[in-house]
Amino acid sequence: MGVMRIGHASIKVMDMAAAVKHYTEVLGMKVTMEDKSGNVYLKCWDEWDRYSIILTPSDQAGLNHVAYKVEKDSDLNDLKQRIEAYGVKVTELAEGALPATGRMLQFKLPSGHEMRLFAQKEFVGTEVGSTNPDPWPDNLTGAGAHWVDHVLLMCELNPETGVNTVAENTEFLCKALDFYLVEQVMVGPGGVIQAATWLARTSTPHDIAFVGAPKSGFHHVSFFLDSWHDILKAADIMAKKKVKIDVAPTRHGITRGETIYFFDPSGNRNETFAGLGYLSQPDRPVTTWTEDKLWTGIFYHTGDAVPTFTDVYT
Ligand code: M3P
Ligand code: FE
Repeated sequence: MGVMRIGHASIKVMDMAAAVKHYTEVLGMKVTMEDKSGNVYLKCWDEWDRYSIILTPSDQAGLNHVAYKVEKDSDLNDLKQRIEAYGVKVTELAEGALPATGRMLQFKLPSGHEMRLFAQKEFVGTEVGSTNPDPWPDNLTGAGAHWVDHVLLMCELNPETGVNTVAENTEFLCKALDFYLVEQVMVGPGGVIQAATWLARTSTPHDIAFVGAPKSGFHHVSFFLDSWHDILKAADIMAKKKVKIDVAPTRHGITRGETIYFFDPSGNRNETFAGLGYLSQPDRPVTTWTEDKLWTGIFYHTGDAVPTFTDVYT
């Protein structure tokens, strides 16, 4: 099967206490581990592996790496070969390089972002367990996010020099890691420049997305909620807790997701995302958004450009 789903995102934060308060009280995650270096590990209630977010102390915001979980340890051997055959250097990190996690493949995407693959992480179970489970646990806090859903990475794109790491990342993930392309934005004369892509391994509309920008960076990590009503309630919680909201509840044309964007105290963008949108399948036709409808794809209701949404990232 190869890659199954997003495993975790490792995020840099400037004020650890404020960050932990945000990810626990606003998103509803729980701290499951801390290490000697001051890194804090958290999970959502509906996840069964030990952690899905690592907060690392830093003097700036941003993404350290994003990790995806593969089904079997032997997948790591197969994928290592395929990634190297594609021309990308792979470093193997031994079991324990991250606590509670097996060996990892570490490599850089063409955009410069660090990605890791692992097959094993300590199983702790969801908060409702797996025997006659309740649909949700008691004492949920904040938005009560189910799980980390996806990341969106800003990738260097310069039509003048022809550098397009959105297209390079997309080809690499499809050819070496068997992701499939679900949606794309095509811009420029004749619509030949692939300026943004949404790719999946699961049957959700995306497990990762890439958007072209002058400089590579981290746009957001997204947390899954059940419904539009949960999105509304999450926004209420953010207002009560004075969280800086970037984009109030609305709907994406792309992925059909129901969304809020907001910032953690260090300025890393988060998203709460609801709705399956549609069943994503490898044989599904790729949805294409044209340049004139780009902002309808991003914010379906108004279709208005919100430059800060694409210009501000860590
Ligand atoms: C999503 C999503 C941008 C579009 C973002 C879309 C940054 O976050 O989950 O579909 O242009
Ligand atoms: Fe998103």
